Amino acid sequence: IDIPLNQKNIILIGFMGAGKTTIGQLLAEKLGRRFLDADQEIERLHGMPVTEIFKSLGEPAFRQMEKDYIVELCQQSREQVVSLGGGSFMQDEIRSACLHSGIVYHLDLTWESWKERFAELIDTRPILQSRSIEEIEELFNSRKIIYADNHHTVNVDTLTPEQIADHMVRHLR
Ligand code: SKM
Repeated sequence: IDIPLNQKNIILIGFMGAGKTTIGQLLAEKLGRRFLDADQEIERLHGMPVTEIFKSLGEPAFRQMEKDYIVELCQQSREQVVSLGGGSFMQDEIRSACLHSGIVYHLDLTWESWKERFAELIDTRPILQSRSIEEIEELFNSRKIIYADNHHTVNVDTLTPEQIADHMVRHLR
């Protein structure tokens, strides 16, 4: 059965550092909805930071946790704002669960503005620690194609998180 639009989850996707958590929190406040950050929820459920999960259990274990958590969330929850981990949309099951239960927004930024955010991200993002800058750019470009496919895209290069959340509220109404 199709879920009515006003009951759907609002799901934010995009590369690490696009502002999914900050913008998601603001958007949830403005809409009076509950906010969930998938990475934070996985950390809470498993009692370990994401960096530690990558280090001691490995990336495949993290991807499994991510899939289990997000697919179940999509089946059980309504009317929430959810920001997803940057790599989660690469998994088919996550993508289809989200597209079914939610309205998906891709927070998009250019490689140039992303590079300016790099220093703030490196310590908490294991995906960046094992790659050269050229490899990260390649990952950035290849993921962008998947993020952009069939979703609403919001450019976050120049606007503040507040302005972006306001823009999304207007788009949703
Ligand atoms: O989910 C975390 C984790 O560090 C992996 C990741 C990624 O693959 O882009 C992004 C983060 O949100």
